[in-house]
Amino acid sequence: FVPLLALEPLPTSGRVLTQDLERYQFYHLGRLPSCPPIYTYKALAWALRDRLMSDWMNTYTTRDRPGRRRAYYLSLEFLIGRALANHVLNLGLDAESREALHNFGQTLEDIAELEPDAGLGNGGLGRLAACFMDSCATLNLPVMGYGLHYQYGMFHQHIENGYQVEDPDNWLRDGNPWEVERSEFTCRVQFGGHTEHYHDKAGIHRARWADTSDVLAVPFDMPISGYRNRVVNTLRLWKAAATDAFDLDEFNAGSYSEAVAAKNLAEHISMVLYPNDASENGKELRLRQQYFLASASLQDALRQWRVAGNSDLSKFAEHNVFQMNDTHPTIAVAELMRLLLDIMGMQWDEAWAITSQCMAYTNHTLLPEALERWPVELFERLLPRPLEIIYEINARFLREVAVKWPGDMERRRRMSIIEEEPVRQVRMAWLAIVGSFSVNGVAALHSRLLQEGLFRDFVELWPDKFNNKTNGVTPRRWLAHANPGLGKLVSARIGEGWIAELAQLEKLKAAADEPALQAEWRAVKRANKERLAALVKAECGVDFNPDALFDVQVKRIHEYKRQLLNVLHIVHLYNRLNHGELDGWADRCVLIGGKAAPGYAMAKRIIKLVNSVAEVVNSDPDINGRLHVAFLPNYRVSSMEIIAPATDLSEQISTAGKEASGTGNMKFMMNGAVTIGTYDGANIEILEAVGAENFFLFGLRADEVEALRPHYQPQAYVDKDPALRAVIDLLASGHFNLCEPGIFDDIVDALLSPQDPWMVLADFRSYVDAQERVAQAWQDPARWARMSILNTASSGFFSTDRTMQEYNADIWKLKPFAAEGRH
Ligand code: DL6
Repeated sequence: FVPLLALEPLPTSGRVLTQDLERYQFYHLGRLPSCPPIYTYKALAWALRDRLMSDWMNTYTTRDRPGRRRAYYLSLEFLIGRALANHVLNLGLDAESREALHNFGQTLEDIAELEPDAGLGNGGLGRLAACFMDSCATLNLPVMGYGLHYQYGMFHQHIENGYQVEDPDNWLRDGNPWEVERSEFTCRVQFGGHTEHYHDKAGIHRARWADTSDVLAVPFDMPISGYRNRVVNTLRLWKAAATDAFDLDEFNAGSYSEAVAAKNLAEHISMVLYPNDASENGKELRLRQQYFLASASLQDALRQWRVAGNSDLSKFAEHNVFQMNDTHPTIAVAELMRLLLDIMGMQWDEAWAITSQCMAYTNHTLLPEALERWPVELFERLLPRPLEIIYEINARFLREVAVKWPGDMERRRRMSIIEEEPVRQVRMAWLAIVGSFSVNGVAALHSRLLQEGLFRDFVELWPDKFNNKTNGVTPRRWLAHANPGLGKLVSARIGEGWIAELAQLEKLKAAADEPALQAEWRAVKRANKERLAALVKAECGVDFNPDALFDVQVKRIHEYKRQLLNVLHIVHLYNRLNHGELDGWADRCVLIGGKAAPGYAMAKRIIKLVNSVAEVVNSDPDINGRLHVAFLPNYRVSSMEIIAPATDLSEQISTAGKEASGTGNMKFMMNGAVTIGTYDGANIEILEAVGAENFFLFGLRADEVEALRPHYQPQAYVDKDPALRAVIDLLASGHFNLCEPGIFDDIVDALLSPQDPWMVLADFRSYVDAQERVAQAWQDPARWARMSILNTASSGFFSTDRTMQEYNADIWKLKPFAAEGRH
C-alpha cells in the first residue's frame, strides 16, 4: 500500500503569482523586465505547473493502490496544441494569471500565443487522443497516456508560389516548461540480435533474445489537468537515448566517431513524427518507433503495477487495460506476451489469457492503404523474438479457425495474421483483433462498415468483441477556451454546467427563436469573424468581409476528403459571377487549409490548385468582392481555435464511406457552424442530433457509392450538366495556371477517370444544389441564427466526456477517483 501523500496545493492569488513570475523570470532564468516575453511565458508556465504539482502527485499516489484498475492509452500521436490557456481554465486561474501578467506589462492572450503547438500528431487521430486525455482527467478516470517524445513534431507548412513547402518543427527549441523528466523510470528496449531456445530446470521450453542492440527509453511526463476537479493525469512520452555500453565499447576501442554515430542511430527513434495520416509509412524507423513505444510502455505498466503493491500476475488483466490507438502500437500484443513468457517466466496459455484480456483496439480507417502491414523480412531482422511469438499466436488462432470452419482454406488464408502473397507480411490489424477483447470503430457507420466488410470473418468468429464508440471533442478546449464570447453568452443563459456536462446545452433550444438571443449570438459570431479575418489578412493577404458567409474546409489534404469538390464549387461560383448570374447569391469567403503528406503528390497539387484559383478569383475586378478565397498556411490546433468559432458553414464533404468519423465536424457544430456534408462518418450522427432542417445534406450514400463504382462514368455527368462542363473546361483551359501550363492536367484527368475512387463528379450537382440552399438560408438572418443556435445546442453528444464514459462503461470498467472519495 502506498500511503497517500496528500500534498497541499500552493497558495494562489494574483499577488503570489506575480511573486512567482518574478522569482522564475529574474532569479531562475536571469532575465530583466525588458527581456523577450517568451521568458514571461516560461515563468508563468512554471508557476502554473507548480499549482498542478500537488494534485498531480496526489492523483498518482491515489491511483497506485493494490488492486486498483487503470487504463493506458497507447498512441504514436498526441496532438496536444498549446497547454497554457487550457491549464489556466482548468485551474480556474484566469483572473489571477491576468493580474500577474499585467504587472509584467503583458496580456494572457499575447503570452499564450508564444507557446509553440505541441504538434505530436498528424490530424484527427492524434487530436482525438489529446481530447480523450482531457476528458479522462475531467471525469476522474485513472487513465495514463503513453506516447513518443518527438523532437520534431508535425512539419510547418509554408506556401511558395502556391506550393506547399515543409519546414521542420523544432518545438522543443526553447525547452518545454510543462514536462518533467523521470529518468528513474528509464527502460531498455531490445532490437536485432537472435533468439535462443532452451529448457529450464523444470524442463519447460523457453526462449531468450540475445545479442541485441538496446536503446534506452527515457520518460518525460506531461500533466493532464481535469476541469476544476484537482485531478491531474499523466501523459508519459518516451525519448530514445543510447545506452552507456554503446558509447563505452566503441570509445574504448578508440572509435569515437563510431560511438557517436551509434548514439545518433539510437536517438533517431524519437527524432521525428512521421507526417503521413492515411497511408502506411512502411519504413524501418517507423517500426522501430512502434516497438519502442509498445515495449517501454508495457515494461513501465508492469513496473507500476508491482510498485502499487501487486504481485499475483494472474490478476494483471483485472487491474490493467491497454487501449491501442489504431494499428500503430499493436505490436504491444506480441510484446506483452514476450514480457510475460520470457521475462516473467509464465507459460503460454496463462500469458495469452492475460494478454487477450487486457488489450483493446480502436480502428480509425477503412482505407486499405492505411492498414499497416510489415514485411516479415523486416521483422526477422529487427524483432526476431516478437516475430516468433506472432507466428505462435497465428498458429494457435488458425487452429481455432480450422475447428470452426473445417476445410475452408480460403478463409484461413484471409484470416491469417501472416499474408503470404505477394511478399510475406504481418497484418497488424489482424494481430490487434486476435489479441484484443474489444475492437471498436469511431462512428456508427464506420463501425457497421467495418463489421460488414473488412472485419466480417472475425465478427463471425467473435461477434461480441466488436462495438462502436463515436468520437467526440473536448468542450473545454473547443468551446470554453476557443470561443470565450460564446461561452460567456451560453453561461449567462444556462449557467456554467455545460463545461463539464455538455448535454446541458440542450437548454438553449427553447430560446433558439428569441430575437434577443439571436442578436447576441450574431454579435459574438461577428467578433469571431473579425478575429479570423485579421488572421487571414495577415497570413494570406486576402480581405475577408465579416458580413459575408464564412465557408470553411480545414483538415488534412486528401483526395477522399474532396477538397477538389470544394474547388469545383468555387470555380462554379466564379463562372456565375462572370456571367452575372446573381439570383439567390450570397457573398462568400471560402477558407481552405490543411497539410499534405510530403510524399503525396496529388494532395500537394490540390494545394497549388486552391492557391491558383484563389489568386485569380481574388484579383478579378469583376468579382467585386462577392467571393474571396484563401488557403491558410500551416493549419494546426491553435489555428482551429480561431477558425471554428468564426465559421458559418462547415464543409464535411468526403466520399460517403471513407471518413471514419471526423472530429472537425464536431468542433464546428459546437461553435454554431451549420454543416454541409455527405452521409458519412459522424456527419450522420450530427444530422440526427440537429435535425435535417439544420444541416445541408447532399451526395451519394455509402452503399450507393459502392453500387455505382463499377459503372462510374464521370464524363456522363459533364455531358448532362452545363455548369459542370463549364467548370471542367475552365480548369482544363489553363485559366488558373497561365504561367505554368499543364500543371493541373493530372487533376482534370483524375476527375474524368472512371477509376476515380472518390467519385467527385458524381456528387457535383447535388453539392451545388445544397450550396444554393445554403445561400438561400443565409439570406434570412433569423433562420440562420436559429440553425446556428440549434447546432450548438444539439452538440452535447459530441463531447469526449460522453465518448470516454462509453469506453469506460463498455471496455475499461474503471472506478473514477471520486468513487474512493479522494477529492
Ligand atoms: O478517429 C479519429 C479520426 C477520424 O475522425 C477520421 O475520420 C479518421 O480519418 C482518422 N484516422 C486516421 C487513421 N488513418 N487514416 N486515415 O487518422 O481518425
